[in-house]
Amino acid sequence: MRIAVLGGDGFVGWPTTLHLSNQGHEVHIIDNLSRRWIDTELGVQSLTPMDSIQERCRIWTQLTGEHIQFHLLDLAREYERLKQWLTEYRPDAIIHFAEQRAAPYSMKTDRHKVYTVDNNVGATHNLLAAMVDSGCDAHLVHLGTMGVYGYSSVGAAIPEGYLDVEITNLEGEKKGLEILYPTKPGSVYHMTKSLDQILFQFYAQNDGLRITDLHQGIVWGTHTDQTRRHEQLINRFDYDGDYGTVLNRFLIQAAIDYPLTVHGTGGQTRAFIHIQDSVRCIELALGDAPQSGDRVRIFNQMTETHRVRDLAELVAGLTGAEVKYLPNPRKEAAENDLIVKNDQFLALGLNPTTLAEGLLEEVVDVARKYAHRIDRSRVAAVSAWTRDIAQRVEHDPEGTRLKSVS
Ligand code: USQ
Repeated sequence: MRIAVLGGDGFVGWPTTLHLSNQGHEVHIIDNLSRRWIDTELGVQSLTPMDSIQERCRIWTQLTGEHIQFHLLDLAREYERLKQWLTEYRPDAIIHFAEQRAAPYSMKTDRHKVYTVDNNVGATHNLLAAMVDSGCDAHLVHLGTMGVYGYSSVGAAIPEGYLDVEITNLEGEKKGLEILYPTKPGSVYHMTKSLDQILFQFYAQNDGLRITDLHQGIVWGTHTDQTRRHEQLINRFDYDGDYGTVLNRFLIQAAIDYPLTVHGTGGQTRAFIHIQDSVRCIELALGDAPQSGDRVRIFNQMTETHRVRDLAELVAGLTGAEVKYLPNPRKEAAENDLIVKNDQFLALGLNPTTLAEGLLEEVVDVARKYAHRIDRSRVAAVSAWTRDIAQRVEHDPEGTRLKSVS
């Protein structure tokens, strides 16, 4: 297949690109390199040293003989170029990762909120409109998020995207209806993924686009089979308070003797998936495309759920790290249960990787190897969800102490 990976320079995009190229697909990366610019804006860098995208592709060709083409293009701002690209290359499949993906970054200031909405919603809508206008019938696979569902505990399993409801009509008769599971995003970033769902629903129904939306959990780990093959193919690895995600952050913190930063009581339960499974799931989804006219196919791309404080205790037990319970800079439920259905994915043939000690230790080892690249003052998460919380958030030079939030 000819596959376009939009956002192929990112944390999940890059290993997915390598995985698909390794399987013999013709892979094209389309990326505006915005994630590298955001590193510059924030004054942080990936824990692992990353080469330029062109150099990464060159190393891959040298190693395997396979070519990955890189196209510098901003989906949200260069609509005509995007349409021209689709007309010229006519991909069989498009994988859409090209969105600003950090909740704390999206909540930093009003400017970051505006950027995240403009970029994410603009990119997705430009892509859909360009696909229709250029007659591109590629299978579109989008990286969505479990966070669209929200985390209120209702004591029922979260289905794969759709919910059967019953409404009473004016005649008093009960009528069945299938609806998208109601969204309850917890950040501006998660809100953009909720908006994406509506865009997909419309274009699948109106224009017959074939779309799969993967509601992914929190990715952990760093290496995949392909990124392990050469030092210069290494994946990016975020540790800072904006882009680092919870389990990877705990593992890195343990590696550098930094207290594990649990927000609030740590009673937040979240869905997780290892990076290796994430790329494998995308391959599985590609192999099972919907037909034109079908509803958007939605999968819950996660393999297990964990409570944040349990993860902290697990990492502390493994490494001897100290656990610190901090006031939460986010506005989120202090405690929640989470039961998620992922039967469709398992039926496609995923054999899940779970929190094996070996894989956790691998991350700690990577962090120890590159510990000299970590700026300890950037580890704390200080992006506050509301003005009230912001006023009470303060960090010390070590970056771990926040003023108490009542
Ligand atoms: N948390 C801590 N300590 C930390 C960092 C986070 O206790 O040092 C807590 C947060 O308060 C939150 C939970 O851990 O309750 C998860 O935070 P996170 O930063 O790991 O994950 P999140 O902001 O939800 O976003 C990440 C990715 C996003 C993806 C999402 C999947 O950045 O791209 O869509 O995970 S999900 O969470 O399932 O929606």
